[in-house]
Amino acid sequence: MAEKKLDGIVTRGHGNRFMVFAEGRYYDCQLRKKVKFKTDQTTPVAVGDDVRITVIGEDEGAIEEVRERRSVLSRPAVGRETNEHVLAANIDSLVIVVSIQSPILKPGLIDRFLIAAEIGGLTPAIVINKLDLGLDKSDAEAIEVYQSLGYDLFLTSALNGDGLDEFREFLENHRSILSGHSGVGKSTLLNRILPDLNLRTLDVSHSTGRGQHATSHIELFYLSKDGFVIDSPGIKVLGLWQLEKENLSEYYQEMHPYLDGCRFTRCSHIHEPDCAVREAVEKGDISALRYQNYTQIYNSL
Ligand SMILES: Nc1nc2c(ncn2[C@@H]2O[C@H](COP(=O)(O)OP(=O)(O)OP(=O)(O)O)[C@@H](O)[C@H]2O)c(=O)[nH]1
Ligand SMILES: [Mg+2]
Ligand SMILES: [Zn+2]
Repeated sequence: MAEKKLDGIVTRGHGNRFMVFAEGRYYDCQLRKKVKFKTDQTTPVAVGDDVRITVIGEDEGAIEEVRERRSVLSRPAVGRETNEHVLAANIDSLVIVVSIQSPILKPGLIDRFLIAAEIGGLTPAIVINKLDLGLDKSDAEAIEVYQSLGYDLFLTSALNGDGLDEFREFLENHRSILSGHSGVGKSTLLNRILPDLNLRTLDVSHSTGRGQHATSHIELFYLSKDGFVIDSPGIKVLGLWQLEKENLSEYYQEMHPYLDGCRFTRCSHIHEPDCAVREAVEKGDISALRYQNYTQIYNSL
């Protein structure tokens, strides 16, 4: 009998085995040796990859081929910073989830994710969750900054349901990944949107104000025929793959009109005299919050 081959999509990876969804079924797949690693990658297969499999048993298969990726969300591999760790492939939207109050809103992380999205060819969107806890003035200001930059922004409460219909509608037509700090409510949001999921969630620690890493692996869930959403473990800092200090200002769209106005062509916009970017910050034409994030990220690179 001829071998049965199917096209599918990787929904989850655990060690050397990968769950692949193909023609309405899940197959637990091994990886054929011929599927090559790129030398600087930690794994040749990521969640979201389009793959060709051979069906081996009723629910088992083998990955024969990984199709070319349309987009990637990557970060430097832990412990081997020169290697690329692909978190997910072929997604359209990176949904940056943050919360207010618990954990508190950290706009610096939003910027890191916005940059990672642009590097990887993904459209970013921002979710501000836990609205039921009440916005303070600085939260409201941060929200205004990102709205004015034109990003898709959803204000939600997974607790009382605010904003969830709109967010669900957005997810249905996209291939998205939810990412952000632990404890912001990524899995709780998905449990509300897909009530059969029953994803594990954990309370934010009272003593540290941080999440407790309830989700331990990346997994993909279908919302419609073509729309899926990926839940991911909370991350502390997002390392930026393939970003040089000198290029950081390219990722700050509001700085673009000023870049030619600096006295030095290779101005870092941090300490040089006659810096048009810093003048724009002082005048309030560039938000102080964004500039602060810029300097923090610049100094970390
Ligand atoms: N008040 C309030 N609490 C929420 C809301 N959404 C989630 N939570 C709570 O926040 C805590 C953390 O939620 P999780 O869904 O586990 O957070 P997560 O982002 O998936 O965290 P990791 O999996 O660790 O990355 C849980 O106790 C949730 O009940 C919300 O909108 N309002
Ligand atoms: Mg989670
Ligand atoms: Zn400058």
